[in-house]
Amino acid sequence: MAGYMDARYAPKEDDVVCTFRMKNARGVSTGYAVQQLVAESSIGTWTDIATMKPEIARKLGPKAFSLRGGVVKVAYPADDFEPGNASQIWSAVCGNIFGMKILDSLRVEDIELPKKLARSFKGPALGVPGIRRMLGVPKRPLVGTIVKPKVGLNEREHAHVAYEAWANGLDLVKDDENLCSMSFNRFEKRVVEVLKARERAERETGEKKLAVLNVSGPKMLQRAEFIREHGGNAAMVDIISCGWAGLQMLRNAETGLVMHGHRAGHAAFTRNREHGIAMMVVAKTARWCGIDTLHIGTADIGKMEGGSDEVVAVRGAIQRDEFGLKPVFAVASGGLHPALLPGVIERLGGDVVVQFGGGVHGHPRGTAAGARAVRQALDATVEGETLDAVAARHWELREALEKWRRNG
Ligand code: RUB
Ligand code: CA
Repeated sequence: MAGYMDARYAPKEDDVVCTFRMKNARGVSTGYAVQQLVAESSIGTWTDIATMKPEIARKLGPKAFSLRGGVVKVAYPADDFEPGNASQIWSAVCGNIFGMKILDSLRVEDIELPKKLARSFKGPALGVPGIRRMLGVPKRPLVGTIVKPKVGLNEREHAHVAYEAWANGLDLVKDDENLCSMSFNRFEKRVVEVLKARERAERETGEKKLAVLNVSGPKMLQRAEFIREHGGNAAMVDIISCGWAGLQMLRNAETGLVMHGHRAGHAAFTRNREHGIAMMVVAKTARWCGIDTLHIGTADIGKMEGGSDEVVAVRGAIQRDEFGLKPVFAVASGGLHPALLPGVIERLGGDVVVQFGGGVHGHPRGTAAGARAVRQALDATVEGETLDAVAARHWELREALEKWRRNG
């Protein structure tokens, strides 16, 4: 067991460095807790074993090299991990260790890959530059909506809502996370109807549009292929319920589609700052696996939890250069309406997709007006005008501000 702790150890260029926040159980020494954490996430178990060999410990034994205020940093030899396999990385350092009785709580705050492991992942096929090229939108933030009600409309009704949103200024329309292929709205029929609507809206507006159709589930690859065959340009994956292997299999299919990552379920383990897996780790893993656009929160502005600092840090992590991986579009969604748009862009910058579900379809005059109000708010923000100044000229934005500023 000894030898896992070395305060003098300086991580090698090829090491994987994990940051853990941990609280020992009562009566458990910190040293023992760290030893167990490191052992259980790599080569060891709860007791010494006859089958262990010195060269295994030497070659594959990690080193806890920093311990400050309950935050432990551990350097793992790259050989502890399978190149290009996100599931295996999580099974090691986001696996058994959460259940160990010797810890009251444990949170994985960050995983930093060395170049050789980061380069073993395909990463985003398109990312920010590819999507901007696809849409012909070089700079400004993108705006989108989620068809609401979340489920319930039939394929034609769904496509009509999508048309109204695209035809009135939105760039992206997506399925909701729990809409896949239901008795009242079959996936294949929805794809055909939505892509017809997109084609009409593109013709009328002269703007390219993203149709983000939810492929989540055991037929993910076939459904993505169906979208591609019918001229679609984007697929949505519920990354938590579909998992990293699912995501990587879709990325390996090289469909050419934008891979939009919805994170429904993440808050089961990202929200608690003492126990679980930080959104930072989820977001970095999703990028390695090939996601092009990723929901990361609204930086404290919308309905979902997720403090501004953490969301801004996550946005930085998925957009900064990581050994050549393309930057990922941050997606801000949840409880947003036009009055909140400037604040989201101020905090998350320009490479963001700002999405409004209720904030479009809840407009007093319906989806088309709601879409125009969002686009008016975006244009105002990009051109440096105040929303009130633009609302004085556009009733759609004025009525949205009146409705939601009053009862936000
Ligand atoms: C938002 C919506 C999104 C969630 C996701 O709808 O459907 O799925 O907000 O949250 P509305 P997150 O705009 O009506 O709230 O992006 O934080 O995962
Ligand atoms: Ca949703």
